[in-house]
Amino acid sequence: MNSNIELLEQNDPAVYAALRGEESRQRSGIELIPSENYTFPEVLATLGSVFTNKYSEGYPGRRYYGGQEFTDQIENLARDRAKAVFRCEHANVQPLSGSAMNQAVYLGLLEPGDTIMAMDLSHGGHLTHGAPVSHMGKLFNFIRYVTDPSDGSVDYDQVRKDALTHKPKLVLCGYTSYPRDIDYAKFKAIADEVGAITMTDASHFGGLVAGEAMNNPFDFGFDIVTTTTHKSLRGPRGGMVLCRKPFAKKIDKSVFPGLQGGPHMNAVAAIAVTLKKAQTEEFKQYAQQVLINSKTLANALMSNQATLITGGTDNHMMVVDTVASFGLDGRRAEEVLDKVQITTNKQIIPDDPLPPLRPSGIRIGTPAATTRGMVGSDMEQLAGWIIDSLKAPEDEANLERIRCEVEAFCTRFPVPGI
Ligand code: DSN
Repeated sequence: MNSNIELLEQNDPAVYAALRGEESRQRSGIELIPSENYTFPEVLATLGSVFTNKYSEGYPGRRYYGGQEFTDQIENLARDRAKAVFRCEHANVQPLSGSAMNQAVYLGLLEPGDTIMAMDLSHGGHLTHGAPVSHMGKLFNFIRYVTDPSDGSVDYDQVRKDALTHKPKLVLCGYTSYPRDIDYAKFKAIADEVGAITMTDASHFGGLVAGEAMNNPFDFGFDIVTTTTHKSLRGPRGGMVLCRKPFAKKIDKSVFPGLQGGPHMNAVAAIAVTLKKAQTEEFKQYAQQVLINSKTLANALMSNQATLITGGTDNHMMVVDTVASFGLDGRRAEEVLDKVQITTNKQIIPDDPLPPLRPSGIRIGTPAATTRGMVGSDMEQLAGWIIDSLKAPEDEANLERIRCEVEAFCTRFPVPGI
């Protein structure tokens, strides 16, 4: 009998060709977008499994469809493993992805119009942290804190002042483009002063918390932690809401039936697989190496004329001010690096005078490169290619030389599952 992939090749050559093209792109270039990763081969197998065929509205033991023997097993496994990995009292593994998981928290615990404090998008927050263009930004009263212009880090004194003035019901920390760790004790103290619920959106660094390389907000008494599962955690595309027991019922009701219908059980099964991996010593070493690689890459870039927002990194990512460093806007820098098969993404920087599609910087992160087995010396090599490319963006011969070197380098680092 033909394998599934052979059937695809025979019956849909256009999709098959794109799939093979993407495989080759992922193999022959260096992935530095901080929110991307290469998932485990077992996750790829589970995602393409028969669990994709099944409707499972409800929760284990209380479903609205029959035939749930095995879906119940995998959802229970995913929930139990999530609780063990993140040391929390309750886990909902059904959110379809990051936006849904954050929306489920706001809508489940608050009323429309309530005040939430979260980080401003242009200073590193996420769209769902109340950006005015998002539905959440319209539905709730977001007070958006910004970073301290002197060093680009969170200004906790200002956060406290704003909290005392606006009395938020929920204080949210977490980011999508911020290269520093979070002082959870300070956020918790501020929230306690005004009686607010504490929430961390750990989407970017969920895997680093799971691998015990970064602090766990629950150790500081936080109420809610959300995380996507496909970034540093290396799982399928999905989201989880983790919380203390008193919030469990409201969170579950908010995810289903409040916000979503049938969960994607193939993704839930793949989350279970990921969370077993996350409990291994190998994963802990991976999480540590992500941070080592990030610091090494940041230091190598900074010692070669790159200006980094906040002057470095404590986590898996760095934000390069490409205008200050190389006289190139972020879009141009992204395009130049694309030419040498190094993938980054253009990024607004705090108080960016340029627009989002042509901002002043790029974002770089190490989770995917670390998954391929790259270490500190490889980061120094990488920094050299980035600097050489961005210093001479018009020198096509030089860019082609670098591209060839990058492609040859990549053959030493297999991509899991491809
Ligand atoms: N798009 C994600 C990121 O790149 O950070 C956040 O949702």
